[in-house]
Amino acid sequence: MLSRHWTVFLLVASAFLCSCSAITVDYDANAMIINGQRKLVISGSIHYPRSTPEMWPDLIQKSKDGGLDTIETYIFWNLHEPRRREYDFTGNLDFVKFFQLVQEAGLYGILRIGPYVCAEWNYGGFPMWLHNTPGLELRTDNNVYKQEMQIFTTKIVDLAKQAKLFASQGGPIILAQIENEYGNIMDGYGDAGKKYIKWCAEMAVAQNIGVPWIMCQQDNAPQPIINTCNGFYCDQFKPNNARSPKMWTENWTGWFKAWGGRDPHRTAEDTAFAVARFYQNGGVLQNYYMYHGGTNFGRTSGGPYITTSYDYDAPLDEYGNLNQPKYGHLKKLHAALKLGESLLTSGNVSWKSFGNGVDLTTFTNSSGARFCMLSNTDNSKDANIDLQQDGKFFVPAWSVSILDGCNKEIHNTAKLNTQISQMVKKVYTKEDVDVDGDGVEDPVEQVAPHLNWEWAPEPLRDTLQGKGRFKASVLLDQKSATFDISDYFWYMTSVNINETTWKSSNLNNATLRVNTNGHALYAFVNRRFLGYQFSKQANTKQMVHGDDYSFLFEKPISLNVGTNTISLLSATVGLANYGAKFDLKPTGLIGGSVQLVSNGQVVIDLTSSTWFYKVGLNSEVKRFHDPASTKAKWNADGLPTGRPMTWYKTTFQAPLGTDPVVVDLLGMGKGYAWVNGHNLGRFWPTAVADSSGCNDNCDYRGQFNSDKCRTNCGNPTQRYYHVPRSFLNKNNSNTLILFDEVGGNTSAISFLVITVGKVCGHAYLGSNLELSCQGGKVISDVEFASFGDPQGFCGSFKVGSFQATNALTAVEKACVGRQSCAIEVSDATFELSNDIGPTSRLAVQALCS
Ligand SMILES: *[C@@H]1O[C@H](CO)[C@@H](O)[C@H](O)[C@H]1NC(C)=O
Ligand SMILES: *[C@@H]1O[C@H](CO)[C@@H](O)[C@H](O)[C@H]1NC(C)=O
Ligand SMILES: *[C@@H]1O[C@H](CO)[C@@H](O)[C@H](O)[C@H]1NC(C)=O
Ligand SMILES: *[C@@H]1O[C@H](CO)[C@@H](O)[C@H](O)[C@H]1NC(C)=O
Ligand SMILES: *[C@@H]1O[C@H](CO)[C@@H](O)[C@H](O)[C@H]1NC(C)=O
Ligand SMILES: *[C@@H]1O[C@H](CO)[C@@H](O)[C@H](O)[C@H]1NC(C)=O
Ligand SMILES: CC(=O)N[C@H]1CO[C@H](CO)[C@@H](O)[C@@H]1O
Repeated sequence: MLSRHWTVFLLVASAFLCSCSAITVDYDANAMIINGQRKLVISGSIHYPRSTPEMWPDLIQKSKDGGLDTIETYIFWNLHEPRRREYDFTGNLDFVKFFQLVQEAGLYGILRIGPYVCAEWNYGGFPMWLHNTPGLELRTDNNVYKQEMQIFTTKIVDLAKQAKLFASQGGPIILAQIENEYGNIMDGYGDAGKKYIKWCAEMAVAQNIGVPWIMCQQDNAPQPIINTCNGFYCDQFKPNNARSPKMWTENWTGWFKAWGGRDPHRTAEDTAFAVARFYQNGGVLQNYYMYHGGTNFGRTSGGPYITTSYDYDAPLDEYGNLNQPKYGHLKKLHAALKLGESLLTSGNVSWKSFGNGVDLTTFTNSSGARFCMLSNTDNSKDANIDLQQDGKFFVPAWSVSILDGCNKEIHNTAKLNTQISQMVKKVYTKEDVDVDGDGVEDPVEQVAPHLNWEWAPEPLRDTLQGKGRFKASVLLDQKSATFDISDYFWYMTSVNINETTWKSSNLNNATLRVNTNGHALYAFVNRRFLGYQFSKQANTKQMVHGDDYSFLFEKPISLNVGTNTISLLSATVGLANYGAKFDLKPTGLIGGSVQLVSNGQVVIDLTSSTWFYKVGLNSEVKRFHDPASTKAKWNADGLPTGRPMTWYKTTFQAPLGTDPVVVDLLGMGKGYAWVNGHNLGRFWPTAVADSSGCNDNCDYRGQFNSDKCRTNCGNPTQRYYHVPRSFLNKNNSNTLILFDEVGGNTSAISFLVITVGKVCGHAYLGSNLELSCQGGKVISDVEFASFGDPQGFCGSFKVGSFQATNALTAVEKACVGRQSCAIEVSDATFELSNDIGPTSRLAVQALCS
């Protein structure tokens, strides 16, 4: 009796101590059970350092509006602990604030600590000091590593606990992840790998966070850790424990992009198909990787050769705009799935096959309520399925229909009933004015304002003289020697050539031959620039994880009798982030060779000469990128074009309005860009995508792979660079500073806003078509509207074989002059007394301005 009183007392007391109430997170094979409620979870990845804190609320709200109930992020160790035991959780590294915003929006969170993250992120998120710690081996049964991993994991968990972020404390986080896709590469570590993953599980569970832990791609995940699936499709995946819910932690909404590569796309229809199939096959939680990809600012991109843009063709584009139709189509799918949530999680499922890849899945509960998913996995044959008293259904190839009550189609993954936006980039520095006096502002044709440039040469005096900070008689590993604080590392040596050698070896006609592991090499001989070269992956094939980036540099060299100085500047373009022991991949000249060659013969081998070394560029120490720095001597005259190792500076007015801003760097070579001291990332518009292998009107049907729907053939892989609004000052004094390694031409550089230009819509009978502009613009003109069987694509719609007569008037009436509008696609809207065809649909093309 007494003890019961005590229990009651303690419960009351703890309720006073904690303003938040604990949320219980449990699961069975058919549902996540959150506070006793059976749930299907729809989640999306947003990596906090790939945007700015100013963007977070909007990204999270758009995710919620898009029908997500959970946001997932990795944690990025290399940014949080750049030097051992020196932590940074400020600015866009404030993951606690990120999760607090997630909670304020009423969403759940998934915390993927890793701390290895892959993610096309520099070195998979490992800080380089870790690699340089004596006796340490990454991601295996190594005590030095395990200790560091435990300290960092505990640090993150403690910060989350202090902020009461775990659901068990009333916070948003319902799941946490330890390690990442280790199962894919575990064999490379032998028995030590197996021991390590067991230790990871025990270490994680001992953190006592009150919510389940997961591991992805880990068939042997030790209980109670839930193993989960990553891929383009996960419908056939089975967890390794019958009690575990089926979870899909990375549903790739698109793919990443590499310098020299084409733009990847994944259609809205195929993405929706994969999601619907997953839930049809008993899926409980799926996460879009990415929902917002964002930007690899500064030196954060990995690969090597991952671009600064990490757009990923995600439902929210790099800048946070809605990527339509993908965003809107998935939003409708989510609403349809949520309508069936209680039945989809009830565990009472039956399957019926109609042959030819058509299956009906019926979910029921004990009171006999029903919910159905009717799928057609054939990649070319459409199907007409007769469900007797439940009706007849047309199921296009490679699609899933969701049938509420098993007799009413509320969604089909191949039928787009949503807006398609064509984004435009335009100059926006003057307010539009109402020219014709009709009360609506008319867009004024705007030309990019002229930019006045200053320039400064990179200070090279010491390094061209071969002066370094330390020396060794071997070629060092670049990442180890630099601690990866810079992309740049100087290898310098000198060679004495006497009259005898000069003549006997024909050194007046020699070449310098360098074997390097990459990624870029700039060579100077006797203070003169000799040339440069990049790893071959740029400008050729799409980058593949694990590729070899080594290359041979060989150029004619002009030597003298006497002392010759050779200065080699090696530059990295993001470090490897994937594969067994990716962390040990050599970078720079280590293991390579440097030779003087004449008539095909190696005359002098400099590989084991005394090499002098210097980390980084002088301009980095002198902070040339910082507008407040006084160390750079900027020249207003003689602006050079095509000059290597050159700095450029200009001031500009921020584009007006609220639409996202980009800087067009066409004409520039390769380097870095800063706005008001913020590093926008690497630019490289001279890396051009393959000229073949593109497909602008990609067929959504059939198995997707990352190469299937490429676009942008023959164009610069990345020409536009995101300048988040929060980097800009409202006044006229914004500073753009560029460093170009290879030489560029600044004359075409301009700042643009990205907004919805053409807005198209496509919707079937019985649905609602919503159209909206952005940034305060309105629908100014309806260029096309047809209700019938319109043909073609957004930008080139054509009237089909039949159409209602008044579609254009109806759409104009509903939309012109409005920022957004909605049209009910029904016979009534088009004043028809009976159906003009069961597959009738409305196509609209309009302009926002
Ligand atoms: C499963 O569904 C059938 C058919 O609706 C129903 O008779 C049965 O009671 C259900 N079983 C459970 C456990 O809900
Ligand atoms: C079965 O599902 C229907 C519709 O979702 C619901 O109204 C009913 O309460 C459910 N019955 C049980 C026993 O859960
Ligand atoms: C010239 O240099 C070569 C190679 O370094 C050396 O073997 C040779 O002895 C030198 N000759 C004279 C005359 O110094
Ligand atoms: C210079 O070297 C090139 C390439 O090794 C060779 O083809 C050429 O004949 C050489 N010229 C002289 C004058 O030796
Ligand atoms: C412009 O605005 C920024 C930030 O508000 C401020 O630091 C700067 O001094 C301003 N410059 C001028 C010329 O007003
Ligand atoms: C620089 O680019 C502009 C076009 O933007 C072109 O007109 C000009 O000729 C270029 N200058 C040089 C030196 O190539
Ligand atoms: C196996 C694999 O490549 N996994 C990767 C899947 O894609 C995302 C990035 O696109 C990575 O973070 C995963 O690790």
